[in-house]
Amino acid sequence: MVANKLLTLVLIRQCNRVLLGYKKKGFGVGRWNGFGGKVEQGETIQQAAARELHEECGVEAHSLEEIGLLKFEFVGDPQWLEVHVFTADTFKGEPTESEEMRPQWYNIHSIPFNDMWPDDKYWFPIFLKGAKFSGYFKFEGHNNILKTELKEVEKL
Ligand code: 6OG
Repeated sequence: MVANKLLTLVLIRQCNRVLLGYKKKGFGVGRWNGFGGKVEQGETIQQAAARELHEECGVEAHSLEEIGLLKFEFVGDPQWLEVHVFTADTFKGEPTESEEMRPQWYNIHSIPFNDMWPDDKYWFPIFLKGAKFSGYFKFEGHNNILKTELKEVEKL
């Protein structure tokens, strides 16, 4: 058995807008996404989320709330991704471009789903209405979803 790879994803949400970043390199390059990355040894998942947010767009969230757990299987890869999704509505600092991400605010009614990971169109509506979710997506390559399981949950 191969352990899941632990990752974080942070979405800053303020009323009608969400802060997304354009991924300039690495996994998911060319797509808009929240901010996040790998959990390093010795840090909690929440610490990793805060660190990646700061590294990738220069802001510090005042408090991160975990709102989603997403598991991704890629056909042919025994290692699943386990992405812990967090949100925050207040932060310190000004969103700033980094080597990895170019931040931009999007109105919640014009989220660029066509230029995002294809799973996002399924779970974003749950996030945007303020609920929590748990899901599993089986991918073939990076564009094709073969299987989807998604539910709204009270608690993660
Ligand atoms: P680095 O490898 O750059 O972290 N991530 C995904 N996000 C969405 N919305 N959908 C997916 O579907 C994703 N797979 C990974 C987790 C990768 C970043 O990309 C997120 C991390 O924030 C497959 O360190």
